[in-house]
Amino acid sequence: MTPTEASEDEAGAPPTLGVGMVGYAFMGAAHSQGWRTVGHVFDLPLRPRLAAVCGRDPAAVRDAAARLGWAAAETDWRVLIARDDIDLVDVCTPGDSHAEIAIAALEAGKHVLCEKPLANSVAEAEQMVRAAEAARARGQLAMVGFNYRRVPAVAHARTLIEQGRLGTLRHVRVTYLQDWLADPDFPLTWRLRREYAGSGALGDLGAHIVDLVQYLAGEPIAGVSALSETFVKERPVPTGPSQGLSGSGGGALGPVTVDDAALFTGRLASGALASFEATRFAAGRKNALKLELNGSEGSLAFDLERLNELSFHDHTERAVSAGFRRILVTEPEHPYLAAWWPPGHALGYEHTFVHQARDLVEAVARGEQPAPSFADGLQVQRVLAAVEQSAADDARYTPVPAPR
Ligand code: SOE
Repeated sequence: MTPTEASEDEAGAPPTLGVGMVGYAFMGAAHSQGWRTVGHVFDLPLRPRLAAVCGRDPAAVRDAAARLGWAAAETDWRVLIARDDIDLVDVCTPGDSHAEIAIAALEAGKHVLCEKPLANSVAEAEQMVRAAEAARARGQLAMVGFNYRRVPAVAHARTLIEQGRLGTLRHVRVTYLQDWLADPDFPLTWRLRREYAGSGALGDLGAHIVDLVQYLAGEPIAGVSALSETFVKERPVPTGPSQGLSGSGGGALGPVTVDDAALFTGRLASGALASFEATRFAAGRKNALKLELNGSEGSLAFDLERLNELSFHDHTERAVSAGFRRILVTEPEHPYLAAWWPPGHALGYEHTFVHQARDLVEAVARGEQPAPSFADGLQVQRVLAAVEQSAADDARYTPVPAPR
């Protein structure tokens, strides 16, 4: 696929990459921020143009287009993906429509960025991988939006691991804790309904930490053993407009059909042991993604609530002075940082979407497969499915006799 030609009045500027986005709620706004900003910060071989955004409600999508910086608004995603001025389709809808939109966009000759988790089931994810492979043969690219890979400290952790600074990996422990469901009156939004979201904390938060572990360790999770729970089984149905993370409930109660929390252990292909926790009920924890990796030669720790920092312990140093030290990942030598502010100036959550756009635009310009690919997204989906299967399997849960 050739990116749309640069317009006459901008002779000398790099060619345009027309972007179309489906969905404009929280993730749509975050991706828009990435597309709007990326060309102003990074020196890119292609210039993203925010050609059109799509949503079903005509007034709301027109408003979103104006607010988020899109040149046009569409109400039918099939019309959006057919537009000649769109080279890349960014799918920011709930999971139940990822497969249909992404596959149709690939078949229409577009590159695709799809929000995480890739799909609501392994079967859908497999279809998406097949479509991406067929499109790849035609020169199109597909990527899944696991944005936390693009936190500079996380990318730097990956570099240190690739350089062998941890030696043989022994342990991974990772938690992703939020608390927005702790209130039992929080309404039954789409994120609490299996038919839209696929799963609950598992697919929403667990998908991120599964991806991060496989990315950082550079190897797949080979098996899992899990528990999950839905603490609040019914919630008020939203009466007015609602989004996944907001809305107000009415009188009637409806069933919550996803997990509220999932807890699992796993073994990586190399034999390292891993533990995972994903919940939306950890009162006081807002967006607390913490991970630690321990290897024979050293350890790394990261906390999303302090995302400019990485803790590193070099176990080859003399014990008398060894210990965890805090690396402030704000220097031009660190991933993505040279394009931003002078040394020592911090970044935040929104920058991960700018970096995501940067990496995808570079990959499109080079014609190289970006990471994480749809195949990586499928691998995450397989782990999530194994967790659900294990959690549902009572035979593997060993009850402890009650005290007399
Ligand atoms: C809600 O739990 C949520 O917005 C997730 O859907 C995102 O993927 C995560 O980055 C922040 O929390």
